[in-house]
Amino acid sequence: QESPPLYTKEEVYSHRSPETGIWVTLGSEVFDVTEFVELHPGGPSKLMLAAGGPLEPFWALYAIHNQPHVYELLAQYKIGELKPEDSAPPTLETSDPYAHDPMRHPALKVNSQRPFNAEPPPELLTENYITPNPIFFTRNHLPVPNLDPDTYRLHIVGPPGGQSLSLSLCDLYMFPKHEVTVTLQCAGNRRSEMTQVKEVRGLEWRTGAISTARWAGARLCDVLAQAGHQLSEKEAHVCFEGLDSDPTGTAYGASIPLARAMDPEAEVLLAYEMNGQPLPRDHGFPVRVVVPGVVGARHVKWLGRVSVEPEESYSHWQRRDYKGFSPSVDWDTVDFDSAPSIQELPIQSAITEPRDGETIESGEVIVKGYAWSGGGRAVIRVDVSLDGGLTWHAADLDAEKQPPRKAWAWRLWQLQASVPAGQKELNIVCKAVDDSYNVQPDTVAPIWNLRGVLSNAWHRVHVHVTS
Ligand code: HEM
Ligand code: MTE
Ligand code: MO
Repeated sequence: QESPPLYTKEEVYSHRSPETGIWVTLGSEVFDVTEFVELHPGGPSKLMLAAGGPLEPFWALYAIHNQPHVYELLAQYKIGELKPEDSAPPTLETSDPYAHDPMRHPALKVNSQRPFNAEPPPELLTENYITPNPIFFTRNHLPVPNLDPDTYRLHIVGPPGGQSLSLSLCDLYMFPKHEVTVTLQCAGNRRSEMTQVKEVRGLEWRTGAISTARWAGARLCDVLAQAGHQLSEKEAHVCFEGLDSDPTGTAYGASIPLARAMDPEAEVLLAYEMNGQPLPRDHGFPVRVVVPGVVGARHVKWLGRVSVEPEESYSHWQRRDYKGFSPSVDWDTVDFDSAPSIQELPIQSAITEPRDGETIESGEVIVKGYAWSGGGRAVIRVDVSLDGGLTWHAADLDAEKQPPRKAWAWRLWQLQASVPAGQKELNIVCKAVDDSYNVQPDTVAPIWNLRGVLSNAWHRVHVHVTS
């Protein structure tokens, strides 16, 4: 019997476009699926996410592939095997502070490798109401700390005359377990659209710096009460410190007003579970803060210390970042103390399918996306236009049931519309409305700001139509 041709991972990786052919691997086997891409029942764009690499991380998310008929179908496309040395797991350089960062899912679109910042591709983002943990967007400012759950302690500073707590994970499990579905969005989501107006400082997030999970943990109000904290008449803030730090020892930090922290209805959590699993390392293992309805930056990961202070956190990320300014303010004139820190976020929506620049066939188009508003405000409507905003259709909204004023999670939406033959292009636009009747601004320029935050203009996608 002849031995099959052997390929390196690099050779497989060089086959990820129609011109070169499209190869994938499963275990040590190599497949040329160029002919199959257009036939894929899940659509070509999803299959293409795995082009040039292993199928396992994708099939782990879509268990529908774990069936004999799928394996038989794939077997027809086998062209060889990986060289044995290429089946070994990759090794990392050890002098690098990021050497102990966790492995990441290959579907993530990486905006920066060190620190790791990445977003799920749009066609996966709205595939599930609850974002699977491996493709939840990741926003790290520093290396991921490697924390031992057995020796981990969370320090809660007590009030004068109260009691400071040093809580192990087991201590935290003793508080009533509270579960809530919360959408987390980075203030920089959709920054890339602001960059198109004028340069901004920050990572080039597209529409994916947003994800939804079911979080579980102790309520912050229960833990603060145990330490003897009470709601106070005076202005006060709950300051959080992460266990991730830079070479000078500066840790990530942020704060929220005490009133929100002490309000049981605000459901602020010290979360230890994400979608029924212990928190993944990238998302704050073993404990992070979850502040429903509030900007991602306050959801401090790898939580080490909680204290109640008369002023907001002195952290760079509370005072010198994550604030909004007028379009005319530049880096020479900006006065960070003049603007409040971002807490609740404004109404937001975006189109995830079809993609900008895509070519579709006339007949019918399905437009998909997400919509969400901060502060627990519910999305009540998403308007979609196919002609750049001249005429509008109301999209179908899908969501878990959420109590009034506690709509912490997004709504996914969809619109099915007919595209007449002869039509050459579509200018698809979406805009959402929340239950305070807040709406999104129609263009980016009037909300442009030097840091590129709060980018929530109507989302626009241009597609070509063939008949
Ligand atoms: C469905 C094959 C790659 C996402 C399917 C089905 C087959 C298939 C046969 C239909 C299963 C059934 O209904 O019984 C393959 C093959 C692949 C591949 C041979 C690689 C060569 C991928 C990748 C993704 C993906 C990389 C995601 C990133 C999906 C989804 C469906 C699906 C979401 C369900 C579509 C629906 O809702 O009906 N695939 N697949 N597939 N596939 Fe794949
Ligand atoms: N917490 C720590 N300790 N360090 C960080 O870098 N990033 C913040 C927040 N919490 C950060 C952090 C920012 S800006 C965002 S948007 C969210 O975490 C992202 O959470 P995720 O990575 O789980 O999506
Ligand atoms: Mo963020």
